[in-house]
Amino acid sequence: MNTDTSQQLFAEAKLHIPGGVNSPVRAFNAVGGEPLYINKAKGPRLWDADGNEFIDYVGAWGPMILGHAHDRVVEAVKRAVEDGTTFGACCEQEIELASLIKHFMPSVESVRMVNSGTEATMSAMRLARAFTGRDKIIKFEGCYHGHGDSFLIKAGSGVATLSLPDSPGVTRSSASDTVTARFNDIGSVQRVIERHKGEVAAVFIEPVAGNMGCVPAGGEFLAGLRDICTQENIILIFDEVMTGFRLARGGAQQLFGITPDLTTLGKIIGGGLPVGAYGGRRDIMEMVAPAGPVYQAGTFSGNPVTLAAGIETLKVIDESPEFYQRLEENGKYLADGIEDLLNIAEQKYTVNRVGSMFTLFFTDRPVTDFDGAKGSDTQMFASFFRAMLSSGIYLPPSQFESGFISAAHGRSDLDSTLAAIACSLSALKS
Ligand code: HOZ
Repeated sequence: MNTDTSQQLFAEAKLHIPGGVNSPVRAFNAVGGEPLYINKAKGPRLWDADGNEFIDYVGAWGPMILGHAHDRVVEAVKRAVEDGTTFGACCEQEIELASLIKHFMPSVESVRMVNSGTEATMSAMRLARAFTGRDKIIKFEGCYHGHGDSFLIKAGSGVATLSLPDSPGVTRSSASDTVTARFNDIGSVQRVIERHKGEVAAVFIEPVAGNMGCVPAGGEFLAGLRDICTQENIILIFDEVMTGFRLARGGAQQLFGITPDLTTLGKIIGGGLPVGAYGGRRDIMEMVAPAGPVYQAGTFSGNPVTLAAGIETLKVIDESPEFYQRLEENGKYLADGIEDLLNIAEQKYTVNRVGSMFTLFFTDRPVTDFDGAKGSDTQMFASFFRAMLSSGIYLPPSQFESGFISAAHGRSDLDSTLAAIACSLSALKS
């Protein structure tokens, strides 16, 4: 595969941008090689600057559930742009998207739009602290809630990909207000809450973690979490930036039948444009300014172009009663196919999948937490990633990120992917 143009562009980018990239995982550090420069994307496919074509399982890290450049979303964006790209004032579409979000996710009684998942989690944290009058938050090892100071403790995603310790620049006092517990281990949560009795404002969790690879929480674990939070007056916050509108119409909370107090959102609700949102119980949300005293603001919040893309995306989903069932069937088809090929290749593996989120770990142990994810063979994953890329399949360039299937991936794309996996596995053996 010729990647000369991408390599030249990356060399130039490094002169101007830290590490040559605007977000660390894109740098391919953990898998070797250099990042590709993408020129164009349509449906399930990407094309790079050298004209190579790929079937894409990154999906821009989650937003592209309809596939890239979906005709209706593109048209909606064009129409919105013609009317002006930003007003810094109220617009009708804000009401339409808020209503759609509430319609899909009933635990959200009131919702504030922001510009990224990071903004959503930082704002939700401030709100939970204000509501409870407490300072500490609990997060889980390997979960990633954006790059706010308080969340960069035992974080997944790029922090895990680059094997960074907790980030320099986070003050000791910020770090000391974050307490970590083990994912899928309710005992560890009970111990931490006992140790910090009356001090914990919120528990943050990705109900299906996508930032240590795809690692689902158990239903009983989440139910236990809900119970403890209710007993201790702690705000339970589901970070559904990845899982919201992806795993079910109502996200992971619908799938597991657990109602959080607050939910953070992003990705899909922006239809591929930058977005975030936080929402939930009305009594808590009413504390946000100007309804209440908790300050949070943004020039681009509720941007009309983003809203147009998000509204159209949710409408397309809403009009298709089979939408999530089809994603589930395709996800199962791909995961079953991968398992068959790995069995034939006599390779140690665990495939984690929930609906259209999936990760292949090279380990024969179940992966249910961060230690399990870190214990898999990441060098083997890197070799597999490179072999797949050469075969025209674009996977997340990190063991600690979930893959995503879109509604645009058809059976022929999945079959081509399985054929590429067969070739890659035999290349790894020889
Ligand atoms: N942290 C993002 C995924 N979990 C990666 C974003 C990017 O590099 O574009």
